[in-house]
Amino acid sequence: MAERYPFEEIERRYQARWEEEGCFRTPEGGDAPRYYVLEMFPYPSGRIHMGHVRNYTIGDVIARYKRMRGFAVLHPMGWDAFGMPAENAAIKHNTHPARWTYDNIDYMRNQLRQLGLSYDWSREIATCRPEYYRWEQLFFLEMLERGLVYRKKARVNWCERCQTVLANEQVVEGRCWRCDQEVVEQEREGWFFRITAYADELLAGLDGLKGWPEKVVTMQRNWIGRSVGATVEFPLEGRDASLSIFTTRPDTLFGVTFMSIAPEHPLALELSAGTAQEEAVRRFVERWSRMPTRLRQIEGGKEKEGVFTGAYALHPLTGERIPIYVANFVLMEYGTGAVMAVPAHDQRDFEFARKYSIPVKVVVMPQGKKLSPETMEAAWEGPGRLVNSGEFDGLPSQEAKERITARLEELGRGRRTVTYRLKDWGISRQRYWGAPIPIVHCPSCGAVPVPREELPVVLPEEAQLGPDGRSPLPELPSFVEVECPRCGGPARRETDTMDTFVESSWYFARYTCPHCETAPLDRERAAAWLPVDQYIGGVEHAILHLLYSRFFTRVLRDLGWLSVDEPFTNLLTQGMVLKDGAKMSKSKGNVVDPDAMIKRFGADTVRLFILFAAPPERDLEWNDKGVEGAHRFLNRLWNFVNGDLERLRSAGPIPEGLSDQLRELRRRTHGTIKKVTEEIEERLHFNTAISAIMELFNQVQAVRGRAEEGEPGLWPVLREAVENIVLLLSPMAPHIAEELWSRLGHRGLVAQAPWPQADQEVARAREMTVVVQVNGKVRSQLRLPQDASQEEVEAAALADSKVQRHLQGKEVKRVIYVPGRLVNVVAK
Ligand code: ANZ
Ligand code: ZN
Repeated sequence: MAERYPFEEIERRYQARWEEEGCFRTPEGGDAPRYYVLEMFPYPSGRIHMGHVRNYTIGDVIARYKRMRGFAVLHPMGWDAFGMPAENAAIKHNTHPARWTYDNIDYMRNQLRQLGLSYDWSREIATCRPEYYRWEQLFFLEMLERGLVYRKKARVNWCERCQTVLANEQVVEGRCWRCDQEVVEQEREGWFFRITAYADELLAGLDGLKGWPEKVVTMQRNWIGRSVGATVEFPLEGRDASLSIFTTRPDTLFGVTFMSIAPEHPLALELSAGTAQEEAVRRFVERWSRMPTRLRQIEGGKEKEGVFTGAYALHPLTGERIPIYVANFVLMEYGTGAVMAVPAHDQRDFEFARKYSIPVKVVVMPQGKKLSPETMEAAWEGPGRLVNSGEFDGLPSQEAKERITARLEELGRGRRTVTYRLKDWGISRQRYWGAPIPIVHCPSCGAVPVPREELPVVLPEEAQLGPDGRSPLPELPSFVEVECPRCGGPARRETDTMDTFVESSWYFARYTCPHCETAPLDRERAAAWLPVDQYIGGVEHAILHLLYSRFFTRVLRDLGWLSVDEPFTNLLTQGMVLKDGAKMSKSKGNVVDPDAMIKRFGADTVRLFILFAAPPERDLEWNDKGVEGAHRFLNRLWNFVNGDLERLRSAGPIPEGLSDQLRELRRRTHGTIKKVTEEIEERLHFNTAISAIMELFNQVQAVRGRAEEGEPGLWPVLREAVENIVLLLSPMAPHIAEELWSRLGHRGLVAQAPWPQADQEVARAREMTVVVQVNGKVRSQLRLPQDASQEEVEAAALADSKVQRHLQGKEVKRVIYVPGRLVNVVAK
């Protein structure tokens, strides 16, 4: 690289100055408006990657910009420090998870400093420290008291490779979210957070999240999956019992031609016992109930399969006999694990019925169509009017839903029911490197909460991990063997630790008062800063972390710690950083290492490139040429300022009577201030902001090249342009901006300078006068900006009131525009 301004020296110098002067300390107590900008904190995996660089650079530009706009900014950073990789690495490198984690934190902190990110490091949090997780243990106890935590035995998702349970949110298409291992199901006791108690509120709250991407809101809405319908009881023939089903379509009750139940449904084996179907049902149940639910959803979605149980249910209104099948697509976890099957109006049931030659009965007739069971090729799932439904015939489906549900309620054979797809959050992990769950198991008292005064239950950092990855806690007498807090008898400490997503569900609140030693949160501080104004992170957390945080915020509100409902007002989900069209990954060998780039080009170049290459929400393709381009731009700016430094520095005030080209340059300077401000403020589109700055700099260079040395006002106007370029660029390339600012003669730091204000008068484009004729007669005159486009001029002409008066009753045939002079409207 031929050109290379001294970035190492500059970057080091200003990182030290910012630190010394405490520039990014969070101001508390003043009357400046507050602004909280936060990037999702990283897992201390060892080194930062380009995805981090992008995420944090975006946040940093916002933080720096808001400071310059006069806000008191909170911009913290910390570490999501518990979790499995620490254990795996510790086993592999024969070290301890704590050692490994703290070393990584030190290394990565240093990497972040080299990027010049404006964090308030005095608020740094590492979630693996007892000072942090002790409060989570307190929350656990407070939630337990309110019934928001409970213990149950359940079929849970088990990852054999991670040797731990996973929450539903952590199973992606049947596989572990972390290691991609196929998940199996296991019966296990564990602790659950009652997130379903907040299902309705979490759903309703989505409507208010105007600053979130629509995509994320939709994903959460689907995940919560609220369905309104009815539970209906179908008496079982020959027994004193009934089969309970959940349906969202009670209007189709008369179209039921069979029932289907999940393979794990207790009635599956019971109903077939003693019938000719017994053996077939047993084999079917064995085959399908072994398959994990998630996988079955996929398989069952492909090919519907089932087997007749030999038993019948009776229709609750008509008494008709209805055969009961076991079917692979019915899930035990949803509704009641049993379905009333309506092949005419449900596609799954339709496919099943055709396969097993079960009758199809149409009960909802769509408008303008005539459905018949013989010719139908698919179910009609839409609305219509009821037919073949006795007294309900002729009702529109919506009304029929209510009327049929009401009738069932009268007869005691059904009731209105709301069902959620969302399940309670299983938080027990059979892992070592996590926050201990503050419970003691006593043979006589059961599960006893650890008394608050005994918190924290400290994770013993001296424990040695076994080679198989299993937690050493159950084998550690000093940890496990305790007295029961209630009866004093010998008891065992709970050895499960909490899901690491618990830590990330409230860290944003702790940043408002990270050193509070007497309570988890200082209510006043938290109330002053929350919600986070702008949150930035990857879309992979659309459900997981972002849903848990919304839940936890409400829990902490109800426990009296917080006063907000939602944690994040605005959410930006940044795109990925790609190389050769693919996400950077070690296995693909397409990783670009941030350290190497910073060494070669400097942090400012890396930041500038990342911001310039794509709008933040889009994927960004890494491009060496682009990086070099960004570097060249900074070099050109550097050389320009330094080349004329004395003249720029000593330039006086801008005089009256400037030449056209200097007036034009001033107009562009102020136009650029306006444009960059809008791009950042309204759209967070740093790429267009940067290209506006680059364009302005091109003009500066052009004017400098053209102008006579002694042209009046030349240096004052150039100085105005260059200083504003430095100010506007400073959130993106802060180090070089500081150095140029200082060389231009400023004492203070650019990080603390006010954001420039566009002078509207100067920014206004020069105007032109356009004459408007209607059929060749002059009717009006317009004053328009000189750079108005043809469309803009024509639109303005047609909208003019005098012109409109002359167009009344006529039709516009043609509009002719003579650029800069005249519009002629031809009308008849
Ligand atoms: C009869 C019916 C007729 C249905 C019709 C649909 C259309 P959502 O909207 O997702 O809540 N269902 C109920 N429990 C089930 C389970 N455990 N496994 C698989 N499917 C189940 O879906 C509710 C509908 O899914 C219910 O309404 C039921 O089928 C089915 F024309 O009942 B429906
Ligand atoms: Zn006891």
